[in-house]
Amino acid sequence: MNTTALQPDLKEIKAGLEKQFNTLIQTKNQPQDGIGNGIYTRYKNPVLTAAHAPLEWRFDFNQGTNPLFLERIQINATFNAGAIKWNDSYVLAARVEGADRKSFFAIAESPNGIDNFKFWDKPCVIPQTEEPDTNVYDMRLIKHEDGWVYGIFCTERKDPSAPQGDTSTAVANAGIVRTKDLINWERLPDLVSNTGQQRNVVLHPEFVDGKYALYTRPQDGFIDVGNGGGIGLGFVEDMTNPIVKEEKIIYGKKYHTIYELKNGLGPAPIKTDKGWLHLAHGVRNTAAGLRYTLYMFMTDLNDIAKVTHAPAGHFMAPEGTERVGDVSNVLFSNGWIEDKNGTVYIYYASSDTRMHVAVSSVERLVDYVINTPEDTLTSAGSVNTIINQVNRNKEIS
Ligand code: M1P
Repeated sequence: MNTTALQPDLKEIKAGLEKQFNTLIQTKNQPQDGIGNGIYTRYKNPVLTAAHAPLEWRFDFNQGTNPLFLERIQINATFNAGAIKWNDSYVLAARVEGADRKSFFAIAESPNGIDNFKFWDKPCVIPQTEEPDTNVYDMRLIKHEDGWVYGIFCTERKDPSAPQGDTSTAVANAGIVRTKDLINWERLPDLVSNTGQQRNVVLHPEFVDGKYALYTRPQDGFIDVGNGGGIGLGFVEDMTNPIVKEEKIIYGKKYHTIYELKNGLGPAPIKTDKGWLHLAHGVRNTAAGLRYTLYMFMTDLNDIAKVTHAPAGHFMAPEGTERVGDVSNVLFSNGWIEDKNGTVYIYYASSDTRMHVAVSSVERLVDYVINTPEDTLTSAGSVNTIINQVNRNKEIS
């Protein structure tokens, strides 16, 4: 008897699974109905979900070793993806999380940026340093002017100084890889900085005074940023010896804002003729737990430490089904792609569970960042901002 061939009913199950999978991958995505806010257009379907994970990752198709045809390796979520335009394709380096809670990176590719995202055959193999990573996540993909594509991600390890019995306290730091083909990754040493922990570290795409510029997010603890927090900026002479001697906070947390508790940069900034466009996330505490929303700001072309424009409030917040997931009430973005025609594909994850796309343009984002009123930091100030606009509208009616 040939034990490797599937019995008819199992063959049917496999064919059914493949059909279901192909339908999911090939479903066309549509913009959300109605007139939106003019700033961006959300698309209806998530672009990546756990169900997008290839069947070969999940099933052992050998009847001899899997006679009951059970799913052997479950995938829990696909989220927080870095993004890059690659040979005319739109590519995401997704954070894929298995049922075992371990995250890893896998490349998914789409011909149009809004649907048909398909994972490459195998997840990325990230070489280890002498101190192996326990968990890795949230890769930013940066095409640097030195010719390399860098992947900067969070590497997490158990805190060696945690008291006995504490099996959850961890240390987060920035892991660094670089590649020329998105297949072979060269591991560089982890970032060395003066702060206890780092997450949301991003490389600026250009040299600044001959140095690599890194946006950081220093923090005292693993979840709680303590006295740290804020988006920092530091410089490194050589990425193969990545030591940031000094970090300057360029965008700090502030009372009664959407980034009151902590914030962190998203993808690498986009260069425009008005300044560097930044997308970031801000976190505040609520009775329902932490709420993560996305916000934007702009920095000076000649001084990347100088914030020139900071629109009030969130740019994008969780809506509808985006609000619910493994970590609810979270939007997080670490990837966007600017096309040659100025279209911007904003890839964002909802509630640490799935990936979505919203489409905008450099023109719209620059207008949003420059012309949205700033936060006055008081209710009376917000009322005043609205009344000013009402009065201006009355003048034209
Ligand atoms: O769970 C929400 C997010 O929490 C962390 O982000 P931050 O360090 O800014 O709090 C990260 O673990 C991120 O992956 C996650 O989406």
